[in-house]
This record gives sequence, C-alpha cells and structure tokens, in this order.
Amino acid sequence: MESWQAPGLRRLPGTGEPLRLYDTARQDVHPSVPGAGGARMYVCGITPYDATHLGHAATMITFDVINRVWRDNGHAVNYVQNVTDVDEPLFERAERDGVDWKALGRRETALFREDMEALRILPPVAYVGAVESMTDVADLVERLVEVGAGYRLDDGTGDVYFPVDDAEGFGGESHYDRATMLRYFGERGGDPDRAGKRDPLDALLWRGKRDGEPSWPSALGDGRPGWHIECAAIALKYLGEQIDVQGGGNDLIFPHHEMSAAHAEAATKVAPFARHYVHAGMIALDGEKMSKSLGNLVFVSRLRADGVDPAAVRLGLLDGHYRDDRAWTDDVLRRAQQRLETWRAATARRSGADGAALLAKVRGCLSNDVDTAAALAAVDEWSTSNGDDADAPSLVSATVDSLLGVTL
Ligand code: 5CA
Ligand code: ZN
Repeated sequence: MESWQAPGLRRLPGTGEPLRLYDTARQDVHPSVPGAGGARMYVCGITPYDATHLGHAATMITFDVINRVWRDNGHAVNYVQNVTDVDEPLFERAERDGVDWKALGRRETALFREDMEALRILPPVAYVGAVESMTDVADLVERLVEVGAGYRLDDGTGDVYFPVDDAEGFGGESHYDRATMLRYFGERGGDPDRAGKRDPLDALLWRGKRDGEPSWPSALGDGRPGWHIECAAIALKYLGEQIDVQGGGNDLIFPHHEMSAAHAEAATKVAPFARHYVHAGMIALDGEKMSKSLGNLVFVSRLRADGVDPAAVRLGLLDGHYRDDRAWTDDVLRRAQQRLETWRAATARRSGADGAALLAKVRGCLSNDVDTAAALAAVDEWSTSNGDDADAPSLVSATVDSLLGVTL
C-alpha cells in the first residue's frame, strides 16, 4: 500500500559512528554491521482499528532514529513495515461501530500516515498490508507444511498450526521459561487451550474459513492467516533472508517475534532470522501500558489538533532510553516544549560553542545503543553555553534535524 511523504534529510559533514545495538536474543549490545546491499529493517506496524497513540509513536521514533544513524553512516536502508489489516480486533471494532472492517482499516491507516508525516518519520520503502499479502502468506504456510513445520488439525476446521517442538532454537529470542511463554501466549492472541494441538504453544498459521468471517482462497483451503506468519512472509518477500533488525515494542518479544523468526527459519533454514531483535519499551499513562484494550490513550492526532508542536512530542518521547518502559505525563510534554524553545533560541543566535564537537557528541551517544537521552542532554549543554563558532548554530540545527528528526 501507499507509504507516506518523506521529510527532507540533511547530510551532515564527516562520517557517522557505527551503530551498536542491544539484541534481545544475544542479551547484549553488539555492532550492527549491514552488508554491502545496505541495512534491512522490518518493524511491526499497527493494527488499524483505532488512532495512533503515543506508544506507537515512541516505537516508530525509535526505529526512525536507527534509520537515521545508519544513513549517517552512509548505508542505504531498506525499511519495511506492515499493517495488520486482517485481524480479530479490527473485525470486532468494525462490528461494534457498524462499519466495514476494510473501510475502518483504511481510515485508521490514513490517520497513521498523517501522524507519521507530522512526526517526520522516514517512511518505509515498502508499507505492506496483510490483505495485499494473502498469496505470499499462503505460499509460506504451504512451504512450512511441505517441510514438516505445519500440520492440520483433524477436527474439520482446516486450521493449520506450527509445531514449536520441532523448531530448532525455539525460545532463543525471548529466553522466557515455559510458564512465562504460556502466560504471554494466552494474553497476546495465542490459544493455549485449543484442543487437538500437539503442544499448547503451537501457533496458528492458517485459520480455515468460518461463517461470517472474511476468507481468501488458497491451496490450503479457504481461510486467513495467523498473526506471526504475516510478518514472516512480508519480511522474507521484501527483505529476504537474515535481516539486520526485526523491531517492535517489547510486547512483541513473545510470542510474536519468537514465532515469526521460528517460521522464517523453518522455511529458509537460515538462522538467525534477524541479526538484531530490537524492542522498544512501553509508554504508560497513569501507571498502565498505553493500550487500546485499556483505553488509556493519548492520540498523536489529538495533540496535533490541540496545537501541540509534533517536534515537542518527538522530544518528549526521546527523553528516556528507548528500551525502558516510561511514562507520558503533562510534565514530560511541558519539559519538551521548554527544551524546544531553548534549542530554537540557541540556534537563532549568531554564534555558539563548538558545533563540530556537539555533532561528534550526538553521534557518539546515538551509536551507543541509541542513547537519545544523553544526546538531548548534550544539545541542552550546548544551548546553554556560549562561544564564538559562527557555524555552530546552523550545524547544530542540522544535527538535531538529521539525527533526531527535530526541526528547529
Ligand atoms: N500489528 C501488530 C504488530 S505485527 C501490533 O502489535 N500492532 S499494534 O497496533 O498493537 O502496535 C503497533 C506497534 O506499536 C508495535 O510495534 C507495538 O509493539 C508498538 N506498541 C503498542 N503499544 C505500545 C506502547 N504502549 N508503547 C510502545 N510501543 C507500543
Ligand atoms: Zn508483526
């Protein structure tokens, strides 16, 4: 489907610092070393049944900064993001509101694009929905069945499952013990109690057609995809085997990324599916993870309509480590607005402290597992000190624009 308009990206003098990133699978920070063809990143996108909230925005901003750091290092970046536009929550919301689920998905995806543009997020090269990927998903499920990594339940439903017991290295992404896996599997879209599965953790690959549910034809019989296979199929088709980053919020560590990696690895026999599994912390409001099911949401579109500068939203979300769960409060927004004003005033001066030194510092912070809070502190320090470097204001402005995506 259509992606969104790219913001201008200013080139900075000199060369960036190679990125070191935390990998959930290896449980440590390791250099990200993209191949000659450039960096390849897949980020799990929205399920479009409601507007973009600050949690989605924070996760998208995290991967946007990774994208910007790679580019600053001279890498081409092939970035792919999906839209889960076929899923239970979408059908339920459409039913509740008496609207067509496809129209609901289109409407919320359009709003997401607007929010992403306002937040100056570099767009994915391929922005891909599940609806337009049915053939690719069905082909991948077929391939899994052929290699013994998919089995059909014998209850006449036509449902096909992925046997986790046969999946080599299963558990090596999340490192969760079985009890934790079972708990998250039940809470996050899995069906541990489904009768007839070989293992309660086996994940749905293809759901046979049910009355009143949308379905698509395939060699496996009419039906629709499970969740994890959607991301495996889209990533393999648009990025190929062994990508650099598989990303999303930390609510996707298990089962989603464990399963999609296991699906891809079973089909391609290439492991690991991603060199880095990268997970952003959850944004909370009033002490609870911001989530559509809890309804404690601050929408990006609401803030925009209230006249809040998207650059301040960006700064508020960047003021903390991306891996930490963090709270959004009025105070976070106020501080970000204050900071934006200070930075704008400082870059409007005729001169300032050494601009090249600031650029080097920001590059250093971001290369260190995307330490945006330290980068922000470095710009704060520059903004509140004086100097006679006449090139500094424009260089600092370009640095903040290009690496942090904030226009001063
Ligand atoms: N469509 C699936 C991924 S394939 C999905 O999780 N959709 S979502 O709409 O629930 O979330 C979209 C992205 O935002 C995911 O990467 C998810 O991990 C992330 N996300 C969701 N809630 C939050 C939150 N409160 N804080 C940070 N990131 C979040
Ligand atoms: Zn996904």
